[in-house]
Amino acid sequence: MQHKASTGIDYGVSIPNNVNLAGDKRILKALERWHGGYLDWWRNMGPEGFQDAMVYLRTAVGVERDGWAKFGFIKMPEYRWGVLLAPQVPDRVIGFGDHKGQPAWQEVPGEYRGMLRRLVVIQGDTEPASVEQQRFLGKTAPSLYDMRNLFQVNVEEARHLWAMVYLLQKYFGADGREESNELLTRRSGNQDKPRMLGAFNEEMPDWLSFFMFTYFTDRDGKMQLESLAQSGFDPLSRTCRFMLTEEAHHMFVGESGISRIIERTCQAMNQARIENPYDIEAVRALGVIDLPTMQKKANLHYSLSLDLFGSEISTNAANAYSAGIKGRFHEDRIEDDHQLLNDTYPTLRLIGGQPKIVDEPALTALNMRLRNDYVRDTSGGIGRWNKVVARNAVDFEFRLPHEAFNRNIGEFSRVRTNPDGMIIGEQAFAEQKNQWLPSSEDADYVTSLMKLQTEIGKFANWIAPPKSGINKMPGEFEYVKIQ
Ligand code: BYC
Repeated sequence: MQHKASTGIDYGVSIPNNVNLAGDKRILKALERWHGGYLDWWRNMGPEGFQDAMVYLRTAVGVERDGWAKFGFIKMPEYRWGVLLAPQVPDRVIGFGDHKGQPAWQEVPGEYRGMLRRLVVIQGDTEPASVEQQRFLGKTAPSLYDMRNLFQVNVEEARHLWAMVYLLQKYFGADGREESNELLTRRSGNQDKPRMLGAFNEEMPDWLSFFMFTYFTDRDGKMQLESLAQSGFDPLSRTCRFMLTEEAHHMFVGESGISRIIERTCQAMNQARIENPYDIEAVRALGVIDLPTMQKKANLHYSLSLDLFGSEISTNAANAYSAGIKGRFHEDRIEDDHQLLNDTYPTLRLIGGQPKIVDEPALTALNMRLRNDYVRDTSGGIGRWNKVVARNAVDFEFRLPHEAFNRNIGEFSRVRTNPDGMIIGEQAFAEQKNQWLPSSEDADYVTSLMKLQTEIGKFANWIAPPKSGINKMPGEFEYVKIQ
């Protein structure tokens, strides 16, 4: 018997969905087959050691902007991963590029098949990669509250993999099936079969990295999904629009996690009457994370995330835009001709060995533009972290390093700079690197603090409790029942 919730999601078939899988037996069968391999992947590469724990998770029961979440205890392998698309906008038209004004595509246009598949595969690849990167963190969670948030992020990133796999299976035939399987075989950090983008092959050894990653790298996810949500390929647009509603919580986890660490460090410094935030030995003796080490971690995760925007000048980006496949951030709110054939955009380039802003054709500078939107979005949280520092009367200020700092992709991958963007030699960089990026001693210290705290309502010494619980639950709530 089928059960369709009043909100339009069908929970009666093995895969919850609002795309009528019950009436699409071929795709339902293909996804059911893929589900087996997916569960093997989840058991082997998902959160290690907590597969039998009962976790207080939210599951989507609707796709409307508000009120789609239902909270309850569930074992993670039994999570209802589903295929959920935002509602179809009637008579939607393509908003930009060569096909501007034409009806949005409900099927893949043959001429753009390869380009679309590549973007869907890259997006899909990042989702399981992040779960793999985070798989050991449950074992050192600073509280049950944080552990639950980690697992929430993990199951939702895994659902985002489902979202992309549905598109591949439904719209890309045999190639799509093959790509879906490949998504389960690449591994974060693996020498032979790594994940596709740089930041997703980095290790995530501790919770400070996790919070930085969810702040900086999930925000790249937000910007990329916003651009793909503008796509003329309507199923991709609808998929990304729903994914974005889940993404907001991930960035909240990052921003609030870092705020709580800053809060705790400042409190401890004030109690011990330590005024100099750079007296690292004294601060560390209190068992909290010194602010300069946090700045170094921010430098690292910010620069890795900037790489995810690709090169400043990119014909790939221009082609995807002209094709109507990938738009700009909030394309539908921008007032211009949405074709950009005669426009220019101020672009940060390496000119005569120095970073300089020069006008470039707007079409090829689209990665630069999206990265600028990202930098603006990112700055907001830095300001809020600085307010926590200021409220505690500590003399320290977090700031974003220059965009040329520590880059591996694009114009600035060929040079070394200090965090102010001044070009320096390889040797000068090597000599000062440990002041700007986490050193092995910093890593060892942070790792030494990572101890599992499972007492209900208790938090590790290095992080302050959150202001409120999840879903208005009280502080003393058992968010994860470890079996
Ligand atoms: N690492 O013209 P270029 C998320 C490659 S995160 C390795 O400069 P393009 C999430 C590029 O593939 C969002 N390779 O750049 C967050 C190309 O290779 P091919 C993920 C890189 O193509 C947290 C060559 O360099 N979604 O959702 O304009 C947790 C030249 O490329 C990198 C997307 O990224 C790199 N960093 O832009 C969980 C959206 N950068 O094809 C999830 C889909 C570039 O010549 N992807 N390359 O062999 C895209 O829109 C674009 O592919 C990119 C690159 C923005 C990534």
